[in-house]
Parts: sequence; structure tokens; C-alpha cells
Amino acid sequence: MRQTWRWFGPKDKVTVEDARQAGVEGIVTALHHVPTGAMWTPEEIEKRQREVAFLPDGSMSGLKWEVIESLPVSEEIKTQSGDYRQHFQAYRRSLENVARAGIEVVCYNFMPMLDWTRTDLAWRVSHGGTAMRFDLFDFAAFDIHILKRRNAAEDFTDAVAGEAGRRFAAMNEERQKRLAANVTAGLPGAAESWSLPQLAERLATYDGISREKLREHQIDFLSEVVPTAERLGLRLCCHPDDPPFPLLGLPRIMSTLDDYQAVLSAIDSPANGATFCTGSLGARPDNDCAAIARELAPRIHFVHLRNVRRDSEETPCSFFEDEHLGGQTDMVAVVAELLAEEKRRREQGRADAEIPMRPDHGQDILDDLTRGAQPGYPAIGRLKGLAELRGVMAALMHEER
Ligand code: DNO
Repeated sequence: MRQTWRWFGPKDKVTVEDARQAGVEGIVTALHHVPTGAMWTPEEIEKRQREVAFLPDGSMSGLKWEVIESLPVSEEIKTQSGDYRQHFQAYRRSLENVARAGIEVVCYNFMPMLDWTRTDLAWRVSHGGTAMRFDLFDFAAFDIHILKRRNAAEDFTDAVAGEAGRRFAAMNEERQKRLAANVTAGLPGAAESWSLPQLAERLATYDGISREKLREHQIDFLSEVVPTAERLGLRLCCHPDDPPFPLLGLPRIMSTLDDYQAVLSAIDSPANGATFCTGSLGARPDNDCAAIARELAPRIHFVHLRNVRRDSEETPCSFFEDEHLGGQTDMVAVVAELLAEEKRRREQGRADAEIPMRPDHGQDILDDLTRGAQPGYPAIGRLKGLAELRGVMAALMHEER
């Protein structure tokens, strides 16, 4: 697999030089400053390419921008409101510009409003480092008592709602604010971050949008952009919901193998593919990540490897981001599936035989604890994960010989 590394641009406290020392082969980034829905211009794309290719002293980094994560899909497109037709057009133009710049893999997601969602961005792990955590009871406390979403309590079991009430009663104002900030922090990959009143107000834009409707909107979006991607030789790949269950009463439609199969078969083109993320999918006990990798294999264009440990075997449930080989996902089995797919692709002569992967998220350990990088994207924690994954890949490839 091709080892890549996410970089959030010049403001990222983990630099391209750090990525080089981590020994990766390519960079994953995006034009985070461009508002969702607007076109990515050739100039902005080139500028970011140069920022990846050259180090501050002017020497070459030896790295290239290889994967886009993400070219975000606007709320207008997701809800089919406002200027959404113009946004289709802008998306197609962005794809043209991206293809002209020589980038082939474009990740996106179709989660309504919130992207990844956690209640704690720095949860203390027993070794003293920190990890990101989603706590269902804290999330319910936020939803029912802080956001005060209408009828929110009905979306939780009595046991969860009851515990959420007790937790909320024990929270001081500072703790409530921090929880709200953590829950709404979920957009490192896009320009906007919602304030609480905005969030409450915007939720209403999904009134009347069921799961089925949202899926129709995703398929409409793909009908609009996949032909362009196909013509340009691009590979679009949808990231799964994180976590893979509905939140805030909003539908989530890319949470299981069935969800992926519905969308991939609706538009049966190699340009319509999946970002396979073990950390997102693994937060549901009924998702068998190795089996999902096997089923989706030919359409997987990008891989995020990360592991979670769940508190219970129900959906939804609380979980935290464990070490890359430490959670409940059988990472060795997943990597074996992906390597087998690469082998099949080589035999078929596919030009995309090497699948880009990146070590997704990492625990904050050692100097990460003071560097203050993007939540989930510390230097050392990710490098540790990558090093472990490299060991797995090397061992499996050695067996193959
Ligand atoms: C979180 C990421 C997501 C991902 C988007 C892809 O760390 O995995 O933000 O980039 O969902 O569109």
C-alpha cells in the first residue's frame, strides 16, 4: 500500500518535514480555506502543491499531494436547497482543475452537518497519553440538556437519557462549554465550525429529510459528478459516517456494508468508490471490517487505518480511539484483505494497483502532548501507528514470497 500522511496546510503544527521523517510516500491534504460549495481554482491548487513539494528553505521535499481529503459536499447539495445546482457545477469544475493538476483520488463524505464527532478530544489513557473518545452518555447530555434539541430524549434509551441527566446535573458551566466545543469541533477537514445557536437552527433544514431521501440526494450528487470524474480518470471515494450511527436526529447513510453497496451499485462506475476507514466503521459491533474490506475491495480507492475500543456491544455505543493494533478491529486481517486486493489488481493490470493508505488519527503521546496539533493528528502518535502498520504489512508481504 502507498503510505500517505494527512497534512492540514501551512498552519499545521506537524509539518511536511515531519512527514518526510515519518518516511511516508505521499501527502493527503485539501484547500481547507475554500468555502464549501465554491470552486477550487487552478491557482489555489498549484499553490498548495508547491507548499507540499518545497520545504521552507526552498529544497524539494520529495513528496507530492496525492490524495484530496476532502473536496467537501455542501449542505445545499445534501439537502437539495438553495444554490445546489450551482454547487454541482462548481464541484465538476473543481474536479477538472484537480485532474489537470495530476491528482487522481478525491475523498468526500455525505454526513449531514457534522463530520466526525467526539465528546472528548483528549481523554486520558492508562499509559498517560490521550486519545479521542465518544461517550454516548455525555453526547446525550449535550443533545438533551445543552443543545436542548426538541424531543432529543426520545432518541436515547431511558437508561442513557437518565444517566445523561445525572451527568449534566453534575457539570459546571465550564465543563458544559467544553463538551459543546468538543462535539462541534468536528470539522478539521472543512472550513466551517458551527456555533451552538447555528447548529440548533440548521438542524431544521433536515426536517423531512429521511434516510431514503438523503440517499436519493447522494445518488443525485453522484449522477452529477461521477461522469465527469470518470472522463477525467479520477477516483471519488466516500468516507463512512463517524461514528456510524445517526446523531442529533440527523440521518446517516454510510455506516454499514449495505449502505456502501446501495450507493456503489446505484452508480456502477470505478469512479464511484469508497474510502475504507476502519476507525469509523469499527465503532459498530455489527461491522466486520475485514469482511467489508473483502466485499468492497475493487472499489476501495483510499484507506484509513485506525482502531477503536467500544464500551459495549450495542449500537450506538461509547468508544475511544485505541492504539492502531490495540482496538477491537482485527487489523492484521484487514491489511491482509487489502494486500490481496492489490495483488488481484496487479494481475488485472490495473493502474491503481497500489492503494493509498494513511495511519488515521493517533493518540497524543510524548511531545504530542505539548505540541497542540489538530485533534487526532499528532506527529508521534500517528508515526507510532504507521510503524506498527508497516510491521504488519512487511510480515504479510514476507509470507507471500
Ligand atoms: C477525521 C476524518 C474526517 C474525514 C472526512 C472525509 O479525522 O477522518 O474528517 O476527513 O469525513 O470527508
